[in-house]
Amino acid sequence: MPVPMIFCKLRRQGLLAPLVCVLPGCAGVQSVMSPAGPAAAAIAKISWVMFIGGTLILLLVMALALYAVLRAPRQRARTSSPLNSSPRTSSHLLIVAGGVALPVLTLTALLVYGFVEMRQLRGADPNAPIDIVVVGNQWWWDVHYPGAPGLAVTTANEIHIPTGVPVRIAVRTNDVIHSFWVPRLAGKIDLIPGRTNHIVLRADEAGIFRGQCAEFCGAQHARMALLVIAEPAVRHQAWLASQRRPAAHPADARALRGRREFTARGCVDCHAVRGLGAAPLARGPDLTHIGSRLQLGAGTLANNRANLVALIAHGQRLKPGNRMPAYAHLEPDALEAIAVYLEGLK
Ligand code: HEC
Ligand SMILES: [Cu+2]
Repeated sequence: MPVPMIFCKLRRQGLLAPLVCVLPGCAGVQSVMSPAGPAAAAIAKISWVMFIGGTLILLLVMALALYAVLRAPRQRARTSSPLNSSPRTSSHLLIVAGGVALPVLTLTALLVYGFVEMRQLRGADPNAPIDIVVVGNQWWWDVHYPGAPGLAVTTANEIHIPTGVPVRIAVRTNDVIHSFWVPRLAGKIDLIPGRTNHIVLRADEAGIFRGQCAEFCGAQHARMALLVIAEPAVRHQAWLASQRRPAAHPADARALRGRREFTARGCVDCHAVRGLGAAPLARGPDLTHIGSRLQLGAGTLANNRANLVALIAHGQRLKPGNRMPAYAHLEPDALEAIAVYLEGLK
């Protein structure tokens, strides 16, 4: 079989998946192989050192095994003869050197190396001021920027950070254990009921980095993603300023109707829209600036009018079991009006 055909066959069977990671194809938005911050870089480096070290040892063992199998049969017979003592001494030596000394030395070296590198990954000093609080919910991320009244910001499923500086994040959960993981920026940190954990994110370059809940937390665990958007400080400040403003006023009659429906249909029972004057009873994402976000439903859909309608009417089909009831019974023009209103909340 010609080589390209073998390649294609392997590819069809998905057998090349491990190889793909060695190729530039793995430079995705959520790849540990393309770190964009110091903590993720340390993790990638440790992984490579361990991988290369393990490969070298594997090759050594394979070479020794081949040598044992392939060397002249006469020599082999002599080694296993109980009458001949000298090869036994050398096999003892091999066991002590290769079976005890070598593993102890290499594993100790790798362990010490791992500890040294991992100093990069230490969480934030719990006493240092916190820049962002992330609260896990089944199955979305509540994101708070603490501050005095008027300066605090709440958003969801999207974290904006300035580039080039460490950003301290405190993580908590409202229900079960989740795990906050943005592979290109840092390691994982668990969100544990009754506890506050800390992690530092630092992005050395501007960009959009995808994150994902990394601890199985129920049916929609896979649809519990988030985006970290790293921007130069000036743009980040501008974003913060825009998020501090209360919700925009509806721009036209349709958006105005949307706002009426939004309150009348009980959306405000779960969703805060600052400036609307209602205090939600249950917990849902803050929608004050929903129009400015890139995605809906924690990474389930891109944010646009059609998807807003789909998510409101058929959320249970798109993300079965999520904590928002489906509103398939709403009249199409009411749905559309709500979507227009939410889209305008930039
Ligand atoms: C019982 C509480 C509840 C009610 C009532 C409710 N929602 Fe939700 N909503 C949620 C929860 C919880 C989520 C997050 C679901 C998820 O992603 O897992 C959500 C998500 C959303 C989102 C996506 C937000 C984001 O950041 O991705 C939109 C938009 C939305 N709801 C609009 C509405 C509208 C419009 C209504 C009224 C017609 C409504 N919701 C009524 C609880 C509620
Ligand atoms: Cu989760």
